[in-house]
Amino acid sequence: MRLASITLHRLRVPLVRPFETSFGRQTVRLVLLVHVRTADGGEGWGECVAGEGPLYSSEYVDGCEHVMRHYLGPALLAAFEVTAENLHTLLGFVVGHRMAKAALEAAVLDAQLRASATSFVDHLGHAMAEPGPLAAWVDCGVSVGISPDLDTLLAEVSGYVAAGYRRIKLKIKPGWDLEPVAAVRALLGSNALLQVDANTAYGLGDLDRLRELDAFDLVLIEQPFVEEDIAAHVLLSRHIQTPVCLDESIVSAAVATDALDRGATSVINVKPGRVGGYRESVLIHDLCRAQGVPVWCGGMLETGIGRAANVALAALPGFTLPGDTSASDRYFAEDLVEEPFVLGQGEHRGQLRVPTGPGIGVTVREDLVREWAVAAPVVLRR
Ligand code: SMG
Ligand code: MG
Repeated sequence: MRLASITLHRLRVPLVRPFETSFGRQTVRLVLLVHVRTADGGEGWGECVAGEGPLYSSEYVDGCEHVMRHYLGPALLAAFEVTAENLHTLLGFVVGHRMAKAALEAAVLDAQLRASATSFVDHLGHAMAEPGPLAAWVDCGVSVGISPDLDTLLAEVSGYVAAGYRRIKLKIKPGWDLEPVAAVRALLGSNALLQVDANTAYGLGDLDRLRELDAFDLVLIEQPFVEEDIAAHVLLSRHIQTPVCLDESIVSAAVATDALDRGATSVINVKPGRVGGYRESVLIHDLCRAQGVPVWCGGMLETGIGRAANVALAALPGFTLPGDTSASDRYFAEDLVEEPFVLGQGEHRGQLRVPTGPGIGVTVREDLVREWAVAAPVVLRR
């Protein structure tokens, strides 16, 4: 394909309730969308997962917009042929900026797949190293933020259990860990899937405290230490029974291989934005699947645009644990797509249906893209 334009839309989408992690509290999602138009009249959408500030990772919305405007966008617009396959070669001259590259990859891939009437899930299935079954429905978990108090936490968790979620993830930090985990384990009973995510809030002085979490039979503990410190995660993995799962640290298939080889992690959270896109996500899936390492799909409070692509990724056979791919109403009263994600009922209780239409398989509500805009769209042309 030849690209005719890349348009960047910046929107503010209110959350249904505040979301607090060890690094901050948000009440609104600032969303950066990429809309590509091709020279032959096609189009595609991608969602950038960077936050408003550089708190989860070094990337943030202003930085992503800047690098797309001045480096990545012009490189794609100057190329005679752009595909999701050659995009990473075209953009390889820019170091890092994986979330920005992933959003461009998603938009190009959406356009490419719409043009060939292929769904995201079928495309990702073909991209796998070894063939395997693709799920029509995926198991959903929900990520529960840090609460002002235990009663509020238990009320929120009870609501998600009633909605059907198949796994609960609690955000933890020093001072909000053993007590809330004990209370939620007591509420859920011993069979329910429960895990925790520290978003790098701990240090090596906390090894013994973290070992106390072993009492609660958790599925995993996610990213207790800073992203660069693979060695600290090796020490923790040897110190506790609970499986350690890296999120922030895993920025590529190469890092995933290294972290697994060193015994730093025994489960991997795959977020396409963090690793630079869906192509890299499939590579991580494949290497984990080959080694029998479970993977699951993380979330970054995506609107229906990013969520649709993530749900397709979670349909690959190596995704054996429920993801953070919750329903649209977990975060948003109204979603940006005409087909919001709703949890299934009956045998599909706690699952989301994998979109099967062309591309991401959902229709973007351009009325809301305009209504929720907080800046004029930035249009880059050839
Ligand atoms: O999309 O439900 C979601 C968010 C899940 O907890 C979630 N994501 O570290 O895994 C993570 C966090 C990062 C959120 S950035 C504000
Ligand atoms: Mg995480």
